Amino acid sequence: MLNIIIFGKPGSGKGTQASLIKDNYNLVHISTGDVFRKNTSQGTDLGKVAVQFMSKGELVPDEITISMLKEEIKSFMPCNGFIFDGFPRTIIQAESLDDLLKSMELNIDMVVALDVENNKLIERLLNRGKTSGRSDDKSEEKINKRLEEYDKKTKPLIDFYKNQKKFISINGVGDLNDVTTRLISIIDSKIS
Ligand code: B4P
Repeated sequence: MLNIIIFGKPGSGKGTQASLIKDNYNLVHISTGDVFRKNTSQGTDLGKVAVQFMSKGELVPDEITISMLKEEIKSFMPCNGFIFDGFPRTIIQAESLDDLLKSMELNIDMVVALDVENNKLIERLLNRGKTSGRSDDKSEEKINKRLEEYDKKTKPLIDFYKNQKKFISINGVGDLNDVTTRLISIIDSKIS
């Protein structure tokens, strides 16, 4: 099995790139953001809670996110592996993921971060906000709140995965296909 985390700030292209590369490795793509948005549009209890945080640019509480993620993983087993996009976003989430995978005798193989500077991220997200209908992309204030959440809660994961010798960073700026080529080449170099 191959388990990859695509890491990065909001708007760095995690979802975009995970969708583009999943078939190369026959992996199941789990996007916690997509699962929350699907639940919100279906009006489920999970969706009703998640939207209260997402619409303010805040992270959904760990307890809710972790139990949702565990159900997702179990529902796809057995499979060739996972590409996690948008999860983990806190140390507690990362520890829970490690524990869950360990209980199935699995582990994370690598964490690949897409490096993009903040002004480009703000531009991308405001641009998407014009058509996506996503309330968290609508104003610079909400995007800044998401970037603050990243700095406070998600950035510590860089050291967490560096300590496990699993963290790799690539340039996330440029043509979509160029970023995909960089990503595939780094993944291939690690699994060959
Ligand atoms: P997510 O859905 O994970 O989304 P994201 O961080 O906004 O974006 P991503 O990095 O995937 O960027 P994308 O490819 O879409 O999170 C949304 C919210 O869900 C969070 O704020 C939080 O509230 C909640 N949530 C999710 N997971 C959670 C968790 N684990 N714990 C707690 N809460 C959680 O790309 C963005 C835009 O850039 C797109 O328009 C794309 O077309 C464009 N783009 C991508 N690559 C480009 C490139 N190379 N050049 C130009 N544009 C590019």
